[in-house]
Amino acid sequence: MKMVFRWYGEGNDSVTLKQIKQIPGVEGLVWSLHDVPAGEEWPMDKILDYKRLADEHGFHLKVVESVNVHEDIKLGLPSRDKYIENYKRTIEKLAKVGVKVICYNFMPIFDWIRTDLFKEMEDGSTALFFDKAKIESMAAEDLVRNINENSAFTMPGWEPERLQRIAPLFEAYKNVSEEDLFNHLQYFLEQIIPVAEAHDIKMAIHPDDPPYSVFGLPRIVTNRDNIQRLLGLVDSPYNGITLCSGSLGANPGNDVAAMVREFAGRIPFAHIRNVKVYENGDFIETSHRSSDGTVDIADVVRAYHENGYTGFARPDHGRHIWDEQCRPGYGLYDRALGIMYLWGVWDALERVKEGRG
Ligand SMILES: [Mn+2]
Repeated sequence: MKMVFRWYGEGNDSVTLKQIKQIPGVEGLVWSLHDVPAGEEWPMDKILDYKRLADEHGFHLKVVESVNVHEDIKLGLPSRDKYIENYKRTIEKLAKVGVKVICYNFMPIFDWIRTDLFKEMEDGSTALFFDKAKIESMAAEDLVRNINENSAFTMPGWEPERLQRIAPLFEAYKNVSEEDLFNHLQYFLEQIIPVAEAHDIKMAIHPDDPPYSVFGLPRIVTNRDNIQRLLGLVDSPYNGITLCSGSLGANPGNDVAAMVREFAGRIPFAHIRNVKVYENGDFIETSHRSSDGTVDIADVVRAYHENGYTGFARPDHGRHIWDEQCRPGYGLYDRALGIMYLWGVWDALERVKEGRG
């Protein structure tokens, strides 16, 4: 397990590289060029600027999250081909700075959905929260306004310019079924995977968050059967998944540890976090500890360990604790605690394996 940490870039993150450096075992940054719109080719000079900064602090840049997929690709429009070409060019450039994994997603319009960014928990900390009944009675535009007004940062996936087009996008998706979305993903993968393979970069699709349809939009990366199907669309080790325990875990019907055991060889990147799911379908992002949430994170780590996992992992999100002012879900403190929990479980399993338990 190679530990990495998501960082939004200079002037775009409350956490500093010096702080990340002091978290035990973090070897690389999970990064992106957040100011490049989806569909555009990434400029090499900006990639090299990032590389210089990472080098100065002794981090590698092997994991990119995300190179966003243009909506026209997801919609299967004729204009998709030019955006797919741009995507290929970006893959080629990323290979030049040693990138090995590209995390991406195929969710229509929204990357992830929550109703509250800072929901207070019993201990006084706050966390990202999803109120299912509220979502079902809410207009998508209101949610967008809510998210943008309640965060000091521009949220990836919720960029204002993209969201100005929300009504026409909903209209465009009206006739796109889940089968269509699978077909559009296949079209994308058939063109992208050979390029990724030639440059030794693994494509790792992120599950839908939450893993079910919201606002009537189609969603396909939601459960074991669909993951098996998408891995078969192009049956190559370069067509992989970012197994996100928190996203998939928001549906208690998903057995995350079982998915790790089944798909281990196709998981170049692991997002590990816990989530507490309530009877009514609401969920909140808790600490990593198994006993604090619905997902048995210790067993998830054990599943990776059993499979001799050598891929990348990051503590996906964290709560906001100790009065930290930070991006929703992306503070320093709770993610650092999460890393220590993951290492604690991992190291204990190593001891047992070596007969030193
Ligand atoms: Mn995730």
